[in-house]
Amino acid sequence: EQLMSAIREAVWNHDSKKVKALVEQAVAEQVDINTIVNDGLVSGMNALGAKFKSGEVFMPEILVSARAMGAGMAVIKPLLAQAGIKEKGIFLIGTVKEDLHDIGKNIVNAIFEGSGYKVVDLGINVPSEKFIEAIEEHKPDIVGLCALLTTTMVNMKETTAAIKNKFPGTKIIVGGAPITQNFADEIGADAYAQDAAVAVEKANMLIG
Ligand code: B1M
Repeated sequence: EQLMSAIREAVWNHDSKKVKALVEQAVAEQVDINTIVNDGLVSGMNALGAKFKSGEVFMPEILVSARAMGAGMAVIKPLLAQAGIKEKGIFLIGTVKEDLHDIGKNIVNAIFEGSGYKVVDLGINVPSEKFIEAIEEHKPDIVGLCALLTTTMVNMKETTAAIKNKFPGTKIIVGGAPITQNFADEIGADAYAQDAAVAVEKANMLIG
């Protein structure tokens, strides 16, 4: 637990080298990989996300801490493959049409990867047709839609409808600052997640 709190602290201090070294140490001490990801890296990032929302920390700190978390994830990723940990499923994600925000999406991605999902990232400004093509190609277990603008929420609605129309069984999770559970219900998404950790929990439930 002491080591996990050191990892969280190193993420807050955006000290990539220290995060990497501490994660390597935890791996050497045979700490469970899920513990390292969830109690160390993700929990560090989530705490910072909460502080960002309350105005205690600012954007540049989020960015550098996300990079520090990435340095830790880079140690973990090859181990997941080596350990032959069965892939939980394929998670296909993108920021909807006309929306260029991707910082939150990238955090969501890192956390899905760390939790054993294969992530297919379509990037930003993704039109419905591109989601449809990618679903055909990758056959994801879960599709994630991200929107940060009140003006692009309507595109999230349109994309959800297009996907459900073409592939009715597709499980869709939506998220991003302006999104709410009410909105998710209204547009027929399967789940809403307010942060990356909750998104993984809901994905696990949807495929479980
Ligand atoms: Co923009 N922007 N921005 N911006 N930007 C906001 C969103 C805004 C609230 C700022 C403001 O006015 N106060 C505002 C939206 C207002 C509104 O719609 N009501 C806004 C605006 C207006 C704009 C422009 C229109 C500005 C302009 O040009 N006039 C423009 C639009 C561009 C476009 O998209 N077409 C624009 C541009 C930009 C930048 C390019 C400068 C930059 C984006 C850089 C990038 O992403 N690469 C940017 C940024 C950085 C922001 C703020 C400051 C921060 C967003 C962010 O990254 N948050 C934002 C203000 C704010 O939020 N305080 C703002 C950190 C991130 C970790 O949180 O993305 O919420 P978030 O992700 C969280 C959760 O939401 C959740 O998990 C994440 C981790 O916990 N989550 C999911 C996210 N996606 C999920 C998906 C899931 C599940 C959970 O499942 C699939």
